[in-house]
Amino acid sequence: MTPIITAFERSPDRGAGLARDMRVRWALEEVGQPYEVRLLSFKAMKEPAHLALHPFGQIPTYEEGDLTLFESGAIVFHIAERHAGLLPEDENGRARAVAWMFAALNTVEPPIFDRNLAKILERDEPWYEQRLQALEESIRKRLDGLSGHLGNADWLDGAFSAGDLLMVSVLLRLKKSSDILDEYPNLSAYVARGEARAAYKRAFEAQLAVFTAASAD
Ligand code: GTB
Repeated sequence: MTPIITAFERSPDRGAGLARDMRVRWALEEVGQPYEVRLLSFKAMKEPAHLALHPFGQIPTYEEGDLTLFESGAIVFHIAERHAGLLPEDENGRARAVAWMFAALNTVEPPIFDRNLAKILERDEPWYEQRLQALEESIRKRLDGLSGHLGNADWLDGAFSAGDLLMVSVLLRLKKSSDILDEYPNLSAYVARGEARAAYKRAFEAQLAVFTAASAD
């Protein structure tokens, strides 16, 4: 059964690939699973039909037969569990890859997300510069740990896994909004390795095509 995911009809990132459907598309491309996309306006995301799939009225969602999922991390995990290629065969390796998935979403993404949000919502506050500095310190603390762990390796724990897919996705958000990643040459190279993967490129082009088509209307 072909899964159906949801994505922005017109992404506010103008096709930069930063919305969270991108990581789901990437995972599906990595495992060679064809998929369909239902595009949603901001209005449609808050209507009952979509709220029945996603309690917070967001994208992405994932529908496959009688299974409906929300949360990009849970969707990527589901794809990785059901198909070969995104989680190691051995139990301990799998557990470590899952730990990296959580690290990407729970430990590395929050300060990056907060910084992006502060830049949009708090720019006019008198304490904005201090807040930005504090958030950038938190980001560097996470990148110090990540960079130290990665060292000269290609991926976080042996072969490329769903942990790398989510970590690269999270770091791309930083790369596209600040120069902080440039301070960590091994992490910049890590992100570039992710972007160079054929599956990443297919996913990126697919989401960009949506924005391009919407802009032509
Ligand atoms: N924790 C959830 C997950 O991982 O799936 C978060 C889902 C989420 O934040 N979805 C966003 C959404 O639906 C889109 S991705 N927002 C609409 C709403 O809440 O009403 C977040 C996002 C949005 C825009 C950019 N951008 O413009 O760069 C990047 C990322």
